[in-house]
Amino acid sequence: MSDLQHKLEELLNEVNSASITDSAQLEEFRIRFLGSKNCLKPLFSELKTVPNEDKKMVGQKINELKNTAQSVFDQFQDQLSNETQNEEKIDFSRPGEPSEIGSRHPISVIRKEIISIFERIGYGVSEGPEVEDDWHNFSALNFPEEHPARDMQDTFFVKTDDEEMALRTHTSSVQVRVMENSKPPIRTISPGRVFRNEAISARAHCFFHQVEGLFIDKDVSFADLKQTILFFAQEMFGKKAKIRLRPSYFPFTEPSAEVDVSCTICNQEGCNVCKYTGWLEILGCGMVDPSVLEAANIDPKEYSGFAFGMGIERIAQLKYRVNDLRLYSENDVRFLKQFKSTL
Ligand code: 2NL
Repeated sequence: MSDLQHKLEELLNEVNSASITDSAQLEEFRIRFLGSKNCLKPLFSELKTVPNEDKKMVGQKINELKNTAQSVFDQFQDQLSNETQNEEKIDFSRPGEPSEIGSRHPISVIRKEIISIFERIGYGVSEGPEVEDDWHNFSALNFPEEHPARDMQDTFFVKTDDEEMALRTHTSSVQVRVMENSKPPIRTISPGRVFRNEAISARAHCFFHQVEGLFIDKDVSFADLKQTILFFAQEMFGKKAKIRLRPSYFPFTEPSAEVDVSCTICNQEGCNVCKYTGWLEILGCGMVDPSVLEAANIDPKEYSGFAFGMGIERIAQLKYRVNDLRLYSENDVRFLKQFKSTL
């Protein structure tokens, strides 16, 4: 066998045993066997040295090799393009990835619940600024000049160009604006965030959420206050809930009371949530002090009223038995996702 025929055998072997797995290898193969400087070209020149009687046969073999190389190339090209297409193919029959639905913050759930209870008995909702002047947060509410609540220790103060302002310590400041800007009868509740200068712990925080209520009309009595609070307690904690009032003191109400609800956890049998008293404190209230009405230009001889205030965190603690206040503002998803609400 001639040298040329040997080379032909070897190249045919190489073409037939080619294994191509990526486009770089395919390109290498194309340049070697099919490119403008392919390795078959020199073989055609060598054909001159082949004896005449063999020329036709050897020439055919070189052509066959060329054709084989072309078909091997085509085959691998097809295979590679199929593979990349498969990678990009989307399977529309796959089930969808479930996406998690968010939940309401427990403070929002309880706030909406409180608002909805009072809306059903004719109360409207009023809101106001978180940064307040001294008049609306303190003076109009009968806080004496030297009252300890006005102290730096209890209140955050903010200095502006012309006035020292306070971060409101209660939403009563909103209700002062309502009294100033409207005439009785007044029925309003004021939900909102309030601030106290306190070290953060499980039981105290520098901000929390409040709902305050105010009712002013002719001949409003303490009995009206008591019945309103009882209605609220039974809507919130169940029809079997009882309330009791203990005398207390607030600068803006006289007389004042603190309200306990019967422990819904142990049915007053005694448990560690109610500290074996059978009662849980839920809010503070009282008859609006005549000097507070006067400060807002409402004649206390013509009108009287009651007011109350509750911490939303406190109500949420009782409903959800969460005993660390910090959880409400840390936004830990593991905590938040436990609260689902339809409100
Ligand atoms: C509590 C107690 C209270 C009020 C808030 C009020 C508002 C006006 C006039 C009179 Cl405009 N009173 N609000 C009255 C009694 C108690 O809150 O423990 N809050 C968390």
